[in-house]
Amino acid sequence: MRRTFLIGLCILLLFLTACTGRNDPSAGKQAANEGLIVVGFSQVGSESDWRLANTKSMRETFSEENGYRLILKDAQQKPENQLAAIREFVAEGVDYIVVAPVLEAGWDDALAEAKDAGIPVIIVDRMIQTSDDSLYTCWVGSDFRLEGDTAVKWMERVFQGRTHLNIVHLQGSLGSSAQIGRTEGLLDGVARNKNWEIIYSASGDFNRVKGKEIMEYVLKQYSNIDVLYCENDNMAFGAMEAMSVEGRTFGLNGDITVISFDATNAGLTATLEGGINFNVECNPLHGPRVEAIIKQLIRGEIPEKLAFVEEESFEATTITQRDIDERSY
Ligand code: GYE
Repeated sequence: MRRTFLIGLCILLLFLTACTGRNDPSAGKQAANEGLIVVGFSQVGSESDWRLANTKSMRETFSEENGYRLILKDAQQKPENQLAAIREFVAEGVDYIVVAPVLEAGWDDALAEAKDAGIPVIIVDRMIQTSDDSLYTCWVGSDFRLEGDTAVKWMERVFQGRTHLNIVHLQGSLGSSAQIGRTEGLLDGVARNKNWEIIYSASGDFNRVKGKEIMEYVLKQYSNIDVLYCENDNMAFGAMEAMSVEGRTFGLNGDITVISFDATNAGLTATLEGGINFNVECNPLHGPRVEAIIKQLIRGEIPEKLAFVEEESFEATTITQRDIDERSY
């Protein structure tokens, strides 16, 4: 009798559990997330050391121990993958969407869907262009134009009095904020300094292999290069490899002055060794910055709409090993 009663009770409990689950679709989701805050992060790709450091920072911050479930989707530098990722995050009903945009353009429709679903969108690193600022909650990242201006100011100082300067310009992914700002800085410098000339310009998509390929081609075409203005460290590594193979001298004691951006660990090591003359920092440690924004939102506060990160620059003539050891990227 007692056994029959217990079996009956179990069946009833199972039935009730099944019903509750069915009536409240979020119950299953919440249970699956175990009270964790779900963050969907659409990352650009894995094209550079900067990017890897950025992904690491996000993963370390948005860990389960810290109370998060991070869904990271790698766009492999393709804008269409990124738009698909945003739509998947909306369908999955994540709590926050974080985007490091591949390109600035083309965001309005996907972000409107996130807005309609009531999911806050935090933009990180590169920026977007939109006619409607209400489509995103806020942005945190670097002032890429200032980075370009910093490099140009250094060139103006170092090449003062030079009658002519032949510049090779290795650009990042065309249409990305990092490329746009760093390129605008240089173009402005060229407009101001009538003796500066960009003799060749092409995009190496921020990666080492393309940087090397382009530089191999350029070295075959030009024997009179004074400056390589390279929009990130990894392309600079590729270009330096090409220059070494071609037997062209560069860096502190060479013919071609190398300017780079990011100042990653490997980039600063190349600066200390004299291969890169000037390196402008771009800080990738955005995980804690994005978390601070999410905490503000949870407290009902309004985060700053645009927040710029402070950055430094490094010269081969003055950098020390300590500068490198002090940083984690
Ligand atoms: O400079 C480059 C990376 O958007 C700041 O993207 C970032 C840039 C960075 O691939 O190395």
